[in-house]
Amino acid sequence: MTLCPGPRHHLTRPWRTRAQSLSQHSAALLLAAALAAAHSAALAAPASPAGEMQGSAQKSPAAAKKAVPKRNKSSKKSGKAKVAAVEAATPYGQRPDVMAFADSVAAAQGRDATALRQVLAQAQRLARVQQLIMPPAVGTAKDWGAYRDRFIEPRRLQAGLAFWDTHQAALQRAQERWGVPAAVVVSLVGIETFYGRITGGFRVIDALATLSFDFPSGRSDRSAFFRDELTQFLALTQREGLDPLALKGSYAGAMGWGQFMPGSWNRYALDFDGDGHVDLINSPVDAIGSIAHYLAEHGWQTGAPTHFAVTPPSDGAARARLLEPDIRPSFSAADFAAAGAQLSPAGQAHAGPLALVELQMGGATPVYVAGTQNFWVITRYNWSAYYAMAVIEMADTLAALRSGASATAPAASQTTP
Ligand SMILES: [Ca+2]
Repeated sequence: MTLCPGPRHHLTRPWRTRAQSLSQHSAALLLAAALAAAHSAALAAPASPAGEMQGSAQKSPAAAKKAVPKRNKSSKKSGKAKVAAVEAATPYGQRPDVMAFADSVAAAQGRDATALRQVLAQAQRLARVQQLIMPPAVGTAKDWGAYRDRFIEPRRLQAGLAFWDTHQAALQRAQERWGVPAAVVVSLVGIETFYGRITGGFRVIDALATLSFDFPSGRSDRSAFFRDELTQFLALTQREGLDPLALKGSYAGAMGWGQFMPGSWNRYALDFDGDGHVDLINSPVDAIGSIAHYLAEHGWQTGAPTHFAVTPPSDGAARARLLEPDIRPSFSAADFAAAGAQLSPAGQAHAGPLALVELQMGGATPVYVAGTQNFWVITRYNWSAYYAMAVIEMADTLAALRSGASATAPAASQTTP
């Protein structure tokens, strides 16, 4: 998770160009497919889920190659570029800037500088991490239908129902304490890591060092953010007695069942299974409590809907004004009406601010919803309307499936479209 309010580690999931309409994916069809899968005794786990979320699926390899210049094949590169290439190839243990960073972290955390120097000297610069942090290729069509289908599919739903069964008590406890529906937490864990199956294959120290000390050119520089995350990582591994050279995570350094960045781990994670350790890597119960706490701390409103159905203004200028603040709820229901947007009756009665959220459908007509505060809060986990909508739809689908199997299922994400 949580690179917010900046780019998330999988903010840039692939957008496929296959155009689909919502009507092709009615809830009934989805439920039928999911139930059919749930009844399949021979249903197998995906052969290689890891590649799905932290590998080439993040963006097109071509885009990544285009974004990161090849340093060794140009015969016309400048002297400055040559110097940069040499510097980049220097091991971190021989980089004065990296060793100075180790000294400053040691001083700030009251630790032995030599030991921290030795840790950072073992970090490796990873070209793959430099590629994955780059934005998707310009002109890549976003496709909500394809995005949704990637996550809300029978195998992930079945795993979600099993996760919900296994951790029902912890999920209920988190819901009661923080007001975040169990369905939303289950959905988040499923979308982030396929219930612990996809937690990242990069050594966190390598990922964070690369993005701290060799952040690629060609996009806005986030190296200061990652230096802070690296500092947080060194603090949390020290505090928890974890080996900083052993932990693995996403290409951005997100770890464990809920893919918490180190800074979010330090700020929001908690010991929810009572063993005395905050362990988001081995304890799904700690992850459940930490995710619910994270959402609550970012303003989750208990019992409030996530979004409403809306028909956007037909006038292009009016629509553009409503879209201008993007996913930040900025307009009242009356503002929507004045702009010519038609909210559902529940939306018209909503007291809080709303955002007009546009979900592109490849080349087809976009889909619109009116996002509430709770929609916004989900985007604090990943700065993406597509991500939030996938979390919400998966939560609703899981809740519907579960209520079909049990009359005592907790409430869903309380959407009121
Ligand atoms: Ca624990």
